[in-house]
Amino acid sequence: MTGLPLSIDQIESHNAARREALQDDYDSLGRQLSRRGQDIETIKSKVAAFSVAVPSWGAGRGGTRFAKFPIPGEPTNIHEKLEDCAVVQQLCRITPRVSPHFPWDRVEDYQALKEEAGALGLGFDAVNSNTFQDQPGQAQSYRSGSLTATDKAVRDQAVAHNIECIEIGRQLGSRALTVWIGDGTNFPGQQDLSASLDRYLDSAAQIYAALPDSWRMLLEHKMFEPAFYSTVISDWGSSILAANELGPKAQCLVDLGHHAPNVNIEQIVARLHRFGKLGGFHFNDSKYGDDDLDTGSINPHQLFLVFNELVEAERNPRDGFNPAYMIDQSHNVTDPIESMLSSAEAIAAAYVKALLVDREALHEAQAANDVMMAFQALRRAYRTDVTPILAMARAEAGGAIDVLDLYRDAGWRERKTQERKAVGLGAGIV
Ligand SMILES: [Mn+2]
Repeated sequence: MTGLPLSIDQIESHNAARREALQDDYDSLGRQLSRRGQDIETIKSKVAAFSVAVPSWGAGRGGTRFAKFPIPGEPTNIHEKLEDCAVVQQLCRITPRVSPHFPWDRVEDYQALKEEAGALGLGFDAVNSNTFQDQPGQAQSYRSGSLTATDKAVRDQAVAHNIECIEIGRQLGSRALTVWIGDGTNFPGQQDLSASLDRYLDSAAQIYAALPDSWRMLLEHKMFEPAFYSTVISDWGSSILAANELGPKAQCLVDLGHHAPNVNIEQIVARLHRFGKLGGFHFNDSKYGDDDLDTGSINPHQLFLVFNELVEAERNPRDGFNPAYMIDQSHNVTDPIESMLSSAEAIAAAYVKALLVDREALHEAQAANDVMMAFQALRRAYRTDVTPILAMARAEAGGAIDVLDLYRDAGWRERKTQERKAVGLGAGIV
């Protein structure tokens, strides 16, 4: 394809200079795994088939509630965001889909946008609606809630927006709608905690009724922020109850940062899977709250344990097990392309490590209540350096052996600094 952003020759020569060393590391790891009864080629083919979506807004510097510090050459519209997402995909080869957000990514012609993405080697994943902020010219304000607002006119507007997102998604080839609402309260007594959930269920049912048969509605919960006393869909309990009430096409989405501190997220994953309601993930990392830090940057072990549950789930699939994976993080201090590359690699590494767990040994130790050996089955896999598998899978798919090295050598951001208009200093996410 000629529409790709980076030069294929440059990737080839980058890889040529590193191939021999990689082969050496790969062969060595292959021998190590073979002594454990594992075939490196089988593992590599699994990671080659793995993918995770990137969010369109992830191409920009998000900022915090306090400030945003744009970098030169940052994208300012969906076309430039797609270009940057295409760079990520060209280098790492496991991020072939973009998850768009409306109204941020609104255009006149969605068929043309789909073709534009296709020429860049990209497709579209779940569509994200936005009723957590007001847009210019909007008739009703979301200041007192959206899908759960006490004013029916506000709820109707929020429902209509979600249905419009489904329609846009159909044109883009998407098959899922992710719904997150910031609705909740900051004061005890501000709202009736039961009635607001009733209103949510009523609004969500109207959206659900508009879903095409092959679509899913992914309900994203979040414990707090912007509401700090109560949030309507605050936890996985509220989420699964709502998903059950809505029907089989409604499933729960787990954003790794949207839980109470120290919650056992891998157990939540196992629970949701048990009841056929594990819809997808928003990958990021956190230290204190919903920090939206780069995936695997703070707690890579937790990410591994989540994937350990996913590999177990894959072996024991329940109805509808087909989780939608997406990176959802906010970049404040790094080049967003570099952060997405680093996160995609962290996610793939967690997956490969989970694949390396000796399931037989683990299950035998669990059955025999041999605590230490069960733990060691996980530990042995976790401490394996899987980078040669990831790099080999990437190189074979036309990506870069060292993604960050090549990205910097390619001078992409410098080139875009010349071509793109400067970003404004507006607060918050792009
Ligand atoms: Mn999220």
